[in-house]
Amino acid sequence: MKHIRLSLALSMMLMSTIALGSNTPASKLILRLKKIQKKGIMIGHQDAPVYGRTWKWDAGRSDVKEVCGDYPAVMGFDLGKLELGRAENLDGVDFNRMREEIIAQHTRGGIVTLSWHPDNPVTEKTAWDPSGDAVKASLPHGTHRAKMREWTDRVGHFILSLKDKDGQLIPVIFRPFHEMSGGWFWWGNKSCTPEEYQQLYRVLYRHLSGMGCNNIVWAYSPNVGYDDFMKYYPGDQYVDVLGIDIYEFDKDNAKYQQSVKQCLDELTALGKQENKIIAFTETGCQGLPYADWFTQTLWPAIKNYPISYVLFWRNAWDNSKECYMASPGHATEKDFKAFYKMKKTLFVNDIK
Ligand code: BMA
Repeated sequence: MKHIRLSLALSMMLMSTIALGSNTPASKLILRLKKIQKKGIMIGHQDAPVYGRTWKWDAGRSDVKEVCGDYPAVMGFDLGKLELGRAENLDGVDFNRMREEIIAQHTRGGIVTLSWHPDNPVTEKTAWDPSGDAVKASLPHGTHRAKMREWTDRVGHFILSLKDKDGQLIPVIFRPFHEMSGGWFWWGNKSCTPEEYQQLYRVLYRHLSGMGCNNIVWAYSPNVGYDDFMKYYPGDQYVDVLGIDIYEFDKDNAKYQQSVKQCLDELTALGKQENKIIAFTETGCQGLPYADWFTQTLWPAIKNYPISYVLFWRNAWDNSKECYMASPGHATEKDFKAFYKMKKTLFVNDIK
């Protein structure tokens, strides 16, 4: 029995590598993530090198680095507004700067993940407008298909522009149409059926793959609080990373820990079953009101799970409430230094 399971797992592994092409930037990153996962959990931060709690747009900075001396192992960036051909994303990050920072993170041995908050293609309002049946309209034969095609082209061109000094494509973990299990985005549960969602994701996958984006590691990440994790799952061949987004918005540490544990239990089982990497794709305690949150609340909740990384959300320069990461002079500074020193928390220098 054990034998059969083992060989089944092995052949599944082989299948996905063959499907991807065994030597693409994406498949190499997948292997690297699996290797690193054995050492510990990578620490990530959204928009790490472009702004922090008390600064913005300076070069060579990061709140994480200024607290503990090393860059986060994973850096997250968002492509929202790239679809419109804008120079800056929805949070004011210049796309040329973003590209430079992605290249710099890759060059120093770090990993990059991209999210995308595209505007609503029908109403032309933000991603947070669930009206207008925008998923259906974006699908083949939909009224806004041409627009979505153009938007996807722009995303593809950006991803194909991520190259190292030898001209090789830089691999990225791309997490499009995230938190679909909630109802706040135009691709969310209020705005489409699971089948329509799956089609939207697959059409994007095929379009970008067709453009030659073999540097994308694909992530599927619903939000906490909805029973069926796989309800919107686009299918085995479209997903490399299974993730979950969970925040602590209400200062209730115990409740947060409980939902993290519950979700990571499920994710761990699914990861084994589907032979996928698992990750904590977005988290944070809003405003960080607890000085010891990183070592006493977050870490005990995640330390025993085989997650590849945990990505803390942004220290928003434009909204002081959105503070999710320690920074110099903040009450969590001392605790984050202790968090950094733990053997299993991995920063860039630990994964080179
Ligand atoms: C959300 C918030 C917004 C931001 C968006 C994209 O979770 O942080 O303020 O615009 O992510 O980064």
